[in-house]
Amino acid sequence: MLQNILDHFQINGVNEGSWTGQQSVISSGSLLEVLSPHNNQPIASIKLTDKQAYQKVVEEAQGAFLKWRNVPAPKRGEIVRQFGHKLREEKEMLSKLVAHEMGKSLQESYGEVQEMIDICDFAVGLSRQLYGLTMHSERPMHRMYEQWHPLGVVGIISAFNFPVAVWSWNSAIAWVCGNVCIWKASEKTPLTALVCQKLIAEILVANQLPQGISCLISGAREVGEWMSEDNRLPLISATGSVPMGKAVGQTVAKRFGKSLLELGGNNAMIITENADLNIAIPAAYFGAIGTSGQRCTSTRRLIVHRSVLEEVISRLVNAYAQITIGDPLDAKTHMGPLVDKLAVESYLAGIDVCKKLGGQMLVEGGRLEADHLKNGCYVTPSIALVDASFPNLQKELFAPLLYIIAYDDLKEAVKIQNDVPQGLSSTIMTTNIREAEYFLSHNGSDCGIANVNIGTSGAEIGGAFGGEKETGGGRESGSDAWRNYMRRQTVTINYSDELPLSQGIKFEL
Ligand code: UN1
Repeated sequence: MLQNILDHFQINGVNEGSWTGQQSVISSGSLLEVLSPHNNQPIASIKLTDKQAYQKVVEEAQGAFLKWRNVPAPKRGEIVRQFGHKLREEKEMLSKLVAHEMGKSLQESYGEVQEMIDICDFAVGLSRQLYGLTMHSERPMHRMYEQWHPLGVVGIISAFNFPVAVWSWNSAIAWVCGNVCIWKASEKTPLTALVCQKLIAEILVANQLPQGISCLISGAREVGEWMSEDNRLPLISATGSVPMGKAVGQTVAKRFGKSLLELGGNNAMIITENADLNIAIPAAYFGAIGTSGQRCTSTRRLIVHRSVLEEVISRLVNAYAQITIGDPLDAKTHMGPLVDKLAVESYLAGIDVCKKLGGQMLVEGGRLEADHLKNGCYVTPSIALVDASFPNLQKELFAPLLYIIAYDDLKEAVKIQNDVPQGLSSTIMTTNIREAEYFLSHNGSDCGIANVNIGTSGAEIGGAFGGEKETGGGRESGSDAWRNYMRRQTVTINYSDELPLSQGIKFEL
């Protein structure tokens, strides 16, 4: 199966780690072995980008920008349209590669590639809608307006859990805005990145456009640091952990660059006494075990009204007993493996700490021992009942451990929900309009995403995506997030034959 996918995309065993368009930049960097989370067998080796290759990539990108910014925005949209079309053609194979390399279920992998297609469609429309405002000048025969210009070379640092979609949110929008992109993919998922690079490069070639419009580099922390320190990259958009985001944000701020950060989540679902449990239970279930608990939007905390606590627990425990865990490429699988051995160790340690701190394990997960899966990074999920003061509620464990907390009063539930350092996604399950509106009011959720009667994960690309507090404050994807990829210029034009000064200042010669 894997060989079919690799042959289909013409990927061989060892690949250069730096690409500008179709051109692989020769790198003397060391080799990184990519293991499948399904069986820990090597899939391929990738050469890490060294400093010399990095410089070459940035220079290519800078050159490409000078040409690309002169292509009219709707024509840039046409290139993104072609890319979206290509993704439609390649959806099946690319999704399978995502499932194989990263470990998420095939259904969710299809969803991930669909997000790419959706953002391309969005960006195509946007390419004719990069609107600026006009203002009325206080001076006669003066005109004021604002316009938006591209930034230049945009650096994109993406995480393993959405190995392709998050790059596409950034790049599709950045491209229609007139920028070129350098992508540092996660070192855990370099193959899917390589395939995306090949697909966009084919389109650039077919349209005789400079290859540096899309560049790919590989590596770990060091490469991210080169990008963050690099004055030639006016914007760094980074998705990943809070410590990574802090390092990127501080380094970029030191040089007055812009950063767009999408970091950890610690997302809660409030289930009120008026919830429709036929909706709430499957939403909590998918939110907690989807992508094996490795979405930044995963549901980590269920805050449940005491009157329905018993029923929620019994239905959820029952649902957990029916989870199909296995090969992500099997279409019936609900939950694939964690991404790597390290993730398994961190999950097991998380369960241990939870028990030591007094968490009551309602479902105690651990390593999955099934014979045919024992070589992979497979685990079973957990549910723990804890108090609101439980210290680990403050931490994001990137794994399928769901905490349940009981509450008596909605204000208390919202307080529990907001009382964590992160602020990405949140949701309330209720059929009561007063409860829903309170949750959505300024007294309610403090997160970037607030839902009613749907889960915390699975945001649509049309909305701005991101969160507050330690989540980093950035907004990617839909709505007016495109403004992050452009610089605003305020223009005032005097078409009179006098020079009146603003604020009525008199200055006679
Ligand atoms: C992420 O986990 O980094 O809302 C992104 C969701 C997906 C994107 C998640 N559309 O769950």
